[in-house]
Amino acid sequence: MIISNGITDENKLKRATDIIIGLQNELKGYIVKGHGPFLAAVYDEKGNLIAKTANSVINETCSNNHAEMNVIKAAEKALGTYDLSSYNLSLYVTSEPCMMCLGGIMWSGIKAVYYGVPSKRVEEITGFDEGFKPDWFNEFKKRGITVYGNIAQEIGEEVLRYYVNQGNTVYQPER
Ligand code: AZG
Ligand code: ZN
Repeated sequence: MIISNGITDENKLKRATDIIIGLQNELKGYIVKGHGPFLAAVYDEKGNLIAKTANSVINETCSNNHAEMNVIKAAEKALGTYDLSSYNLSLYVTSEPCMMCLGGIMWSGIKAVYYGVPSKRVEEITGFDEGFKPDWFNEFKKRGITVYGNIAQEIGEEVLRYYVNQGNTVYQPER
């Protein structure tokens, strides 16, 4: 079931569903090339793609290289700014942002977040650690950031199962 931190805008949800299904379909290609099973894109309000990046923790040996951190970096580079606030940009991602990426999104000035698979299911299916989450739907709302979740969730879960079944690495610090 779709969840949101505001009133549902059916047009935005329809556009997000198309984009996220597209990302899920593309994601297997990235996995085959050695990326982690997460893909993110940033679009402007007219529907122009600003940046798209996959998780590259393993293939670029950096624990911070989540899909969302990578796409924020790429969007800021493309637009030549460290503050995206005035661009009215939306971030689309195949799974719910983890604890680290929630912070990264907040500091970037992104105005809306649309995601596929919720963290609980990511953890259950893959074993990745998504961190401890505050009540981020409300915190984002207070900061004027719209959130929609669980978009095309089944398709996303299937891609995560594919990642695990192929015997790919699930990285995690010791704890
Ligand atoms: C992750 N969750 C998301 N959403 N994106 C990534 O890149 C991740 N890596 N580990 N968990
Ligand atoms: Zn993350």
